[in-house]
Amino acid sequence: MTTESAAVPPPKVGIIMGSQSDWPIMRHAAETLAALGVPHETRIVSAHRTPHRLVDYATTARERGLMAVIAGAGGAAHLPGMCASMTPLPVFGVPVESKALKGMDSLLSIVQMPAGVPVGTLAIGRAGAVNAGLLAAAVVALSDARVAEALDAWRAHQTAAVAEVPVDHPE
Ligand code: RP5
Repeated sequence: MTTESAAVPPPKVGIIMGSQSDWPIMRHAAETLAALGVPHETRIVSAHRTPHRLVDYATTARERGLMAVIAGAGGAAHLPGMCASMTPLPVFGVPVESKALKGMDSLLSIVQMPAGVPVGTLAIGRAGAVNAGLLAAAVVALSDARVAEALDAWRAHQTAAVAEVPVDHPE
């Protein structure tokens, strides 16, 4: 007997990260996509520890139906650029804060791509992960009215949550 109603929709966005240690930041990208109803998958894919996993992931991403990849890494963060070199999909890079250099190393590694292979680079840390989720959702929304509506609602909610007058002890 088939259970059609329980079928999980195929992922539209892939979230990859160089290490388990990146998850506390990268989970914000996943939570953002979940809030907008965008099917997504999360994987640990390291450019230097699991290079063959990266090749497999990037070279099959489009044929598996993904529309965008979010790649987060810290330190010498070559994961987003290497991924972008092997897929035509838009790749959004999230610099994860490093212990030694506070994420400046991650940011510069990801943002300074030579002309020809773009990585859309976001801010260091949580803000970058959230915004990567929003950008990837915007890509999906180009051909999915339900996600477009969810994005509009998300922005309206954010706007409504901004008080006009500051208070001494905000909740
Ligand atoms: C990078 O090295 C990962 O993206 C992570 O941000 C950093 C440290 O990794 P771990 O040593 O914590 O596994 O590849």
